[in-house]
Amino acid sequence: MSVLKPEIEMASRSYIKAVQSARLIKMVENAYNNVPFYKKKLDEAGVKPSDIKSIDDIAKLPFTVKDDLRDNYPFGMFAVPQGELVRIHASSGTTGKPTVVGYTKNDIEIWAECTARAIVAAGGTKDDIIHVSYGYGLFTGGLGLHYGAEYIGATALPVSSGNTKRQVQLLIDFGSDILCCTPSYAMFIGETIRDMGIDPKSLKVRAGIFGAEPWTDNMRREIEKLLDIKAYDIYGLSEIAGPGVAYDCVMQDGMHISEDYFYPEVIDPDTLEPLPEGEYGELVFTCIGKEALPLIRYRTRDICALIYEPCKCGRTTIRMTKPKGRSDDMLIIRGINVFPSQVEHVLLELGMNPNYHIVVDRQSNLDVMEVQVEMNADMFSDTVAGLESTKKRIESALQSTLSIHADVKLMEPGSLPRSEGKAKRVTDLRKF
Ligand code: DLL
Repeated sequence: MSVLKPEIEMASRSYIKAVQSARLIKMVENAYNNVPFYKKKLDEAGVKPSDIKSIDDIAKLPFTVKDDLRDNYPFGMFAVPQGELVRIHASSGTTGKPTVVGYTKNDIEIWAECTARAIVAAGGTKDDIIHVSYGYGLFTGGLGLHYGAEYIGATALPVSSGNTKRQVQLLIDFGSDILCCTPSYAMFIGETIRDMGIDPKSLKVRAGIFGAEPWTDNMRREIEKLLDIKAYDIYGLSEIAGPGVAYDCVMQDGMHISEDYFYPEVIDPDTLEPLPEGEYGELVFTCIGKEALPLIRYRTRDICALIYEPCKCGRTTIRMTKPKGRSDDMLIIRGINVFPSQVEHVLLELGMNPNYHIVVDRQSNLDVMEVQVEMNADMFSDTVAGLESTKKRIESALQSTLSIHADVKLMEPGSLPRSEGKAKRVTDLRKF
């Protein structure tokens, strides 16, 4: 088992704290002196950079939210002149303007190191071909993993997403060792391999690094079976850098946070108070290593918990649980909080196909929820009575997990749209 940077990834807590403290002090000075938004915000909060003497002072600092980036669109949050930037990315954003992020040469170096840590943690070496099927472009997935692969001297294959049969052909012809894409696209590639009549065991690929959207451990097992590989999770968000903020190791037991660059906290989203270890809440990051975009206590909206216990793999960095969803993509249906990942969990527990779509609507002032699920190929020939009983079984399992009724609609195999990037799992037709 190899570790890219043992002096950090396996460091003592006191060493990590010293690194974090020194970086936080420098970063707050940079933000205060070079970003008018932060000068104003800290002045309003009555905090001076000199009040920050160690990482323990972090709670004195105010939070930053996505709207702050939107309000300062496009370059208002940058702490360096444009001449110092070597790259700009942007996240798609569901509403309004995209969120723009910039990197200095050093920021790119740090980010590449983080995705390299993830590749090494998934068993990657310089001798591997890393097949990158995340989108290239303003999205951080493609170039993020690409630079990580090059960082360790591996061979990056910048396939980007789309043209799935060609992806499969390249996996076969080039003998790619590690596949990087969203978990939903990994499923689609796996299905395509099967539909093309190819035995996944005949492919050389042995591991996948999948992230950019929530997925469950059940889905992990499905992908591992379908592609005959080990599936590793990778987490990140554009605002903080991109992929590589946290990543799975071989234990697959929580993602290791690159906490020497991204300081994590979990807070109660209502009171904004930090929560103790193990409690679920909203994940907050402070970018203590970056020059161009020094975000202070950025609220990610992702709901997860932190694990401080050192991992069996030997790494000592804090781990985060798989995000359950986002506090802002959480659906509220008849007053009940519903995460799409809960629906996925139920379907996979029942041995159903993980291709699903949730439609929420309002009829006679009442919220209604429909879960469209693709039938497995063997069910397609079932009798009407057989299908009706499957539908009832899913509805009752959803009811007991979600505490709300959902109408289940069984769909023809292959009929739901496949995604080449992040899957769109929800259509909300309600007018608020
Ligand atoms: O999705 C960066 C990324 C690219 C991560 C490739 C991993 C792999 P954004 O487009 O800014 O950046 O979206 C960030 O996606 O706040 C989470 O809600 C979600 N997300 C990312 N990774 C995971 C994951 C990229 N492993 C938002 N599990 C984040 C669950 C994830 N959700």
